[in-house]
Amino acid sequence: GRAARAYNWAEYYELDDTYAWLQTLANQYPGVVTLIEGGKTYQGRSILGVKINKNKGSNKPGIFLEAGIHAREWIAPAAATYIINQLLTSEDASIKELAESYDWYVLPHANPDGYVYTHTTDRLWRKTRTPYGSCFGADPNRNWGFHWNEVGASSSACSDTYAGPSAFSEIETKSLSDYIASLKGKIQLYISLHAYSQYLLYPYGHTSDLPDNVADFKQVYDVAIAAVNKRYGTKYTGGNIYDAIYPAAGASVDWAYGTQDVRMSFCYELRPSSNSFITGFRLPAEQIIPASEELLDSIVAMASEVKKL
Ligand code: ING
Ligand code: ZN
Repeated sequence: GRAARAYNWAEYYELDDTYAWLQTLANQYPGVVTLIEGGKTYQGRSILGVKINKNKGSNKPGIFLEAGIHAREWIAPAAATYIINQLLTSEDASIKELAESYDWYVLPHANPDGYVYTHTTDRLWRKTRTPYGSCFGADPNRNWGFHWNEVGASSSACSDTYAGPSAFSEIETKSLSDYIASLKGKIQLYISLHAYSQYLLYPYGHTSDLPDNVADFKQVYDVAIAAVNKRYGTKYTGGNIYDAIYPAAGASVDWAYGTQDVRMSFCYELRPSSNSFITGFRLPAEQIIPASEELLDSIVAMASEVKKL
């Protein structure tokens, strides 16, 4: 193929560029960066990511960062790789502290087949690429085995929110959930990156009932919302998924919180705001860095607030 491009967040990258970059990190930071395979895809690709264990400590709590489960939301994997790089290279005291006090598990591309398809064929593709009759793909954020398909999902294979024929019908969500389950007890915070509308969301999506520790969620949410705003004035809103955006069952954050003993799970809907219907999934590449900077500010604040609970 073509020569590798500089990896500098000035543009959006193809899957292979990012996978090659992850490999170089593993070579560059032996013992700190480990390549992880979060799962497999229908077309046989790997859901590749990194574990970052920066001070080589053991038994640190974990933060799991999942991005790109929806193929067209390109800012999500771009921001995830920005965060990987900052965790490894930043001299900022609060980022170093964040990097060193947790084990990080980051998967920039939870839906690789879909992402490749947005580059080759249809920029606005959302789902996996599993064939279902004359249509393709299930929504990998409606396919997880927790209150699956109860509400806010479709049973029609042609729908963008198709829940799939059964919970975990998609090899992507099945294998990824197996990987996450293999870490059970280690993950304190599960974060899912989506776009767009500038929301910060927490469980549940399948019901308006609130999580048992909703007071903790609200405390962490407030701090995270203030932090995302601070650098550039970017306004986020949100709350529990069901009330803040729409009912939606079978999402990864609900499964992680509902079945995996993670303390909290959040979903960021990144830039742009919901007013920008034309460019929604096509956030200009010049905004990759600012959108990622404010996100990392927010995650730093979130993680340090979680420590106080
Ligand atoms: N929005 C999310 C979606 O899957 C969401 C909203 C987040 C639902 C978390 C449930 C849980 O529909 C986008 N833009 O994908
Ligand atoms: Zn999404």
